[in-house]
Amino acid sequence: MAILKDVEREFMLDLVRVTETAALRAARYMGTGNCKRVDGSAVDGMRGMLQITKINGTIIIGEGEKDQAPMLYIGEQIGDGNSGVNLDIAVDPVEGTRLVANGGPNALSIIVAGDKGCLATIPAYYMQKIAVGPEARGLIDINVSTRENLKVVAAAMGKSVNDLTVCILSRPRHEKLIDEVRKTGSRIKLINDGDVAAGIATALPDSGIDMLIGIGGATEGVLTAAALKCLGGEIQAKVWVSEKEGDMAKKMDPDEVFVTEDLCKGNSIVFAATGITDGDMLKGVRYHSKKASTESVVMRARTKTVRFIKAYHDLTVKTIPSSKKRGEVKI
Ligand code: VTB
Repeated sequence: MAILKDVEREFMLDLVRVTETAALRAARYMGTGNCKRVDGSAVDGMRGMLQITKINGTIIIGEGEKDQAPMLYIGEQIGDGNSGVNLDIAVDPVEGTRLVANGGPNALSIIVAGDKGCLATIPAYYMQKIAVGPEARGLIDINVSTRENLKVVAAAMGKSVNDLTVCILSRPRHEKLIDEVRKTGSRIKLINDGDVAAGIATALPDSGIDMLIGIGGATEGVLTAAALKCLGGEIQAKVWVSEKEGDMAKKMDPDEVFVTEDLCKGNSIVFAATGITDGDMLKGVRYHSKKASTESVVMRARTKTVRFIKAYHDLTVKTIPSSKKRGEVKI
């Protein structure tokens, strides 16, 4: 049985086609205010494309457990089953559904593939996170104060604390954190959703974001870890138990620290994302005369190559798969 290493170079374009399809399907509903349609359409497209992709994949991070989500549920087998490569797959067909529904920035369609067992499954909804780019890798510590971390990151980046820009999700639970950061003099970028894009931005030169801090989705933490592995950044996280959690999450040790390697093990990782709405890293789907364009990124942890792929999709001839209709649909 082959492993990802044997095929990952060729396989990368297949992954991009999966996120392109989900992005093209979701983008049609930008600004509709209809989160269900945005997500449902992307999931249908992503699953349709995965069904014809040459992998034997198991969804380990998906839309939910079976019966709660009809498609791309955790445990679902995907791929055409013909490749002989067994993989674990994490998907977020729309990271930032509300962003798309409202026409907000930085919504991405994401897929991560890795050898069996390399992606952590965290049985909680939320994690407290701190993420940085390559310059500050190895220097942050989620157990020390925010002020302390900001000082260390600023020094590593050769700037002063008040030159730093810290990205934080705009949530009532972050009131105290925002206050702490303000007192240090660092600049803050509050975002409505999309902390994966913000985590990635910490590792991109000139993105304008130096750090991501705060509580966001746990699965988003694993996806961020996969991206930062490829980009040379770092994430640390701890489970944050909210009121809506089930018993499994409540049994987790809230003091356990997950570093990048715990969330995403080894180097057999490929990460692909396509912009749905305009963002810091990728432009969103654009419609031109008879064409749509997409921008995607695909990265490998093994070699840390980061490729950007701009695609023009001819709407007069191109169709994309649908899993519900068991065939192809117009974009
Ligand atoms: C964040 C945000 C994501 O989930 O991770 C958030 O970055 C966490 O959940 O885009 P709450 O909205 O409950 O705070 C997302 O919004 C994805 O759903």
